[in-house]
Amino acid sequence: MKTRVTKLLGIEYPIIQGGMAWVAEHRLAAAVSEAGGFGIIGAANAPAEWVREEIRKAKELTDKPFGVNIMLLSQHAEEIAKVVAEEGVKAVTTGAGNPEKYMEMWKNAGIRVIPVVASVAMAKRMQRAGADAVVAEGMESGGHIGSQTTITLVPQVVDAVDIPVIAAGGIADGRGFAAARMLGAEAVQMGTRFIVSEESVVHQNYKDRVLKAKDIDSEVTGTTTGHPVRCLRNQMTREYLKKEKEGASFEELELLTLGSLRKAVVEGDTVHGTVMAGQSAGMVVKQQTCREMILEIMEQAEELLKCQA
Ligand code: TUI
Repeated sequence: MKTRVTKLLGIEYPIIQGGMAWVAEHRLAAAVSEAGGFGIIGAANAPAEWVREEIRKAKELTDKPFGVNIMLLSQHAEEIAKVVAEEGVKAVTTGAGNPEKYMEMWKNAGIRVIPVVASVAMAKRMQRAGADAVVAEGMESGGHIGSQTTITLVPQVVDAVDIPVIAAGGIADGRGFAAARMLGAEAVQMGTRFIVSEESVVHQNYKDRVLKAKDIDSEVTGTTTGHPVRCLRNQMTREYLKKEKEGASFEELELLTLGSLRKAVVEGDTVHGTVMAGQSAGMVVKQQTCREMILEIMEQAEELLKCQA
């Protein structure tokens, strides 16, 4: 299936792996790229030198194109922006902010720029600034989210810009992929499904929590702080939401989540840690290799899209 996105990124299948904090490291990114998708190293809050090393390690594992996601709220974002230009990757995606000030540097380095957006206004602004494509991310996604759903956001962004649109949020199988194509997206970005892949280095407890999640197990914390974060319900979210309801300060709430994602991903503490995952967790039921996931999704989607003709 060829689209403007497969051409832009030099990939076989229009499936991009989300740049998930602590999860999207070089082994996962390389596995997705080796399988014909587009793997991404998630810089999240990590220091710039960690990102440099991850890029180098990924290059040892694959000759295929891959990218880096820069979380713009990170104190290291500026330095990472430079590291990415120095090391050279096929594309940069950005999250949680406006990457305009770095775009010229990346474009001069021959890097494709794909901001993640959660609104039409931001998508238009990114196109004007020279973005090569945008990821339109609905609030079904895990982690930091906007307020619109994928099914309403994607077609509105598609209508508003000429550059290719990649759909994200709630997509985890061939049905979601086909639906995204029907909405006008030219690729999908998935996070939650790749968390449980064989190649993902996430603690098995975290994978099991995602695999066992039901449709109603998703919560959004931080709606009062301006940083809404979607994760799976546990003791941590119950405590957070209780404090939030009681009017706790931003600082108190931040303190509660400090290091909590690492606790879940690395230590496997899915009770007290933050288990970020999208609403699609309820339909993620199998641990497979990234290749198996991508081939299964493409096969299912192609069958469904053929029926529409
Ligand atoms: O960035 C994400 N997902 C994330 S980031 C993250 S780590 C984190 N750490 C501390 C606080 C919050 C999160 C976990 N998950 N997705 C991409 C995304 N970007 N979703 C929404 C947006 C977004 C929001 C506002 C993009 C642009 C934007 O523009 C604001 C502006 O500057 O006008």
